[in-house]
Amino acid sequence: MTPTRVVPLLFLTLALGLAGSAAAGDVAFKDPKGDDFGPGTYKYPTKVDYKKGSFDLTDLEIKEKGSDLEITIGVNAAIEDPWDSAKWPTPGNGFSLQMFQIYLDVDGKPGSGETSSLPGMNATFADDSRWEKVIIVSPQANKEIVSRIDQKAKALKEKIVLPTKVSAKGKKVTALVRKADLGGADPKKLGVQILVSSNEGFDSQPQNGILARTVNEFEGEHRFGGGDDGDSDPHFLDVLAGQAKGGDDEIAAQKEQLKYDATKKQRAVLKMVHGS
Ligand SMILES: [Ca+2]
Ligand SMILES: [Ca+2]
Ligand SMILES: [Ca+2]
Repeated sequence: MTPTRVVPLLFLTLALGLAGSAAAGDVAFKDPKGDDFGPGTYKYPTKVDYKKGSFDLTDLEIKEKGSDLEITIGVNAAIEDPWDSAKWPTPGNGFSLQMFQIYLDVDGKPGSGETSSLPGMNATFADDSRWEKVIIVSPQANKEIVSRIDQKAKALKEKIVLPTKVSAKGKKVTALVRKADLGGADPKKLGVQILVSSNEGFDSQPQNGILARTVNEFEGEHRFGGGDDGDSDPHFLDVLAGQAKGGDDEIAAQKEQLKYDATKKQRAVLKMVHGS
């Protein structure tokens, strides 16, 4: 064999080896950059901690790891811990700003499942996108999250899944979730949607969600602006839209998806996306 033939064969072997390392059920979604503005109007809080891109979803991966699913969420800024989560009354997970809710349509049956998002998020799910499970990925310890679930969403407790581990590195937050907690569903068969929101440590306002920040009409030091002071505007900055492949057309699709009408009290209607 001549050296010129050895090189392509070596590359082929490596390529096949890499392709073979992905488990059958793994799924990945992409989201365009620059759409961390909810329905198109939202502005970050004014405090410097809320760095540009921190709430701009770029990708979501769900991988099978034995009896767990490893969920990796990417944003368009380094994940930081300006509020020192190690010193919180119940120590947190090494980051401060972001919090995520991942809604799953497990049964794929139109008309089956929950239509409303968790309290404080202000969104409705379309009839063909109703959810059976939601995973909360937060910098807060599970103990703190559970206490808010008991106050604000007790009837949904069985449907809320908390990771066994959450960590942050670079621009990614990673969460481990037990497959059994999701009914052992194959990730490829799930309808998926992710809401990118902001961790609210103090939870002082009654309209707040489960340790999630609201969006107001005007931005403030710790308040997102560009929404409405009522309970119709989505309280999250970014979602998956369209084909969830990261194309620029998905920016327009997100604006359309997150349309709301405060005067008619009509919330945004969310659609699930599916992996391939
Ligand atoms: Ca984005
Ligand atoms: Ca469903
Ligand atoms: Ca988006």
